Amino acid sequence: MGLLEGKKGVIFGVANEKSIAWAIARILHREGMELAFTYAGEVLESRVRPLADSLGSRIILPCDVTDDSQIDSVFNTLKNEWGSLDAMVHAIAFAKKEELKGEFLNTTRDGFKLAMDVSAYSLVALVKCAVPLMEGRDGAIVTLSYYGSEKVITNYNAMGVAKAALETSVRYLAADLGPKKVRINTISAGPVKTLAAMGISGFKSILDMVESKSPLRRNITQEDVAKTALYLLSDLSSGVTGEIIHVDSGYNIMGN
Ligand code: NAD
Ligand code: IMJ
Repeated sequence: MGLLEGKKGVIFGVANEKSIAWAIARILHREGMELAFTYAGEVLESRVRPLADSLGSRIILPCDVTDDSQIDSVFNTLKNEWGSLDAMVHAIAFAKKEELKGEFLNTTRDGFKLAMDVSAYSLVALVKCAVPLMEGRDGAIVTLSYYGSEKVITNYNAMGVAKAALETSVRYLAADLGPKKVRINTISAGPVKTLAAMGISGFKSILDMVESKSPLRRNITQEDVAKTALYLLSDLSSGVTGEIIHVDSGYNIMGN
């Protein structure tokens, strides 16, 4: 019997078969969870629908997280179809391409706002709607962050600030959700080649650095992240909330 038999979860952030969210979805499905998926825009619908179908998911909904009405509509559907919810995965980040190069000093007001809205506030907005469906049933939530929240990483810029806000939001949310028996944690993943890493200048040298300097001397995979997500979304982590788990081959512990 799987670890998540009879449980229901919603996944935000699948773009294609390389997405971290997709690796998480597969492992949750393997352990028996019934899944709903959302996609951001029509282009991605054509990618996400066949993937969701392949896991037998019936609920596949549009959700641009900058639009409150789309968020409301997702959770209204989940309430009508399922009545309750056990798990949520937030694997969403966006900043304008121009903000992800050059000096952080050149960050624009609009660029900063957009990165914060999509990559940090969206978690709060989604959690607000999810909690009424999760309350009292040992629900669990996971979001994805990156080391650029802790240290300066070339070109990460406004995204680094947004990830710092995301990680702090997880701690404040954990304090609010704990009494409702809902847990929330962050996975800080090492660099991995997904759509969100495409066209990022210097990405290869970041991968090379992890391979040569990290304790495990290798880069991480989407499956490494997914296995930690399974732990955080199952009863195996029943006493853990507000935490940040690094899935980065240990890179973050090194001082040189
Ligand atoms: P990905 O491109 O597959 O996923 C990013 C997702 O964000 C996409 O599905 C995209 O549709 C979604 N998104 C962007 N704007 C949105 C909006 N307005 N509304 C709804 N969804 C929106 O890439 P990924 O690497 O799987 O990224 C998933 C998460 O993992 C992100 O939070 C990212 O910051 C984080 N992360 C990635 C890496 C890496 O190196 N790839 C490392 C650490 C953390
Ligand atoms: C992203 C930018 C700069 C450096 C980066 C990254 N490094 C890593 C990433 C070193 C690992 C990937 N990452 C952790 C992200 O969170 C990516 C977020 C992202 C990526 C894009 C690319 C396309 C675009 N906007 C984006 N917004 C956010 O137009």
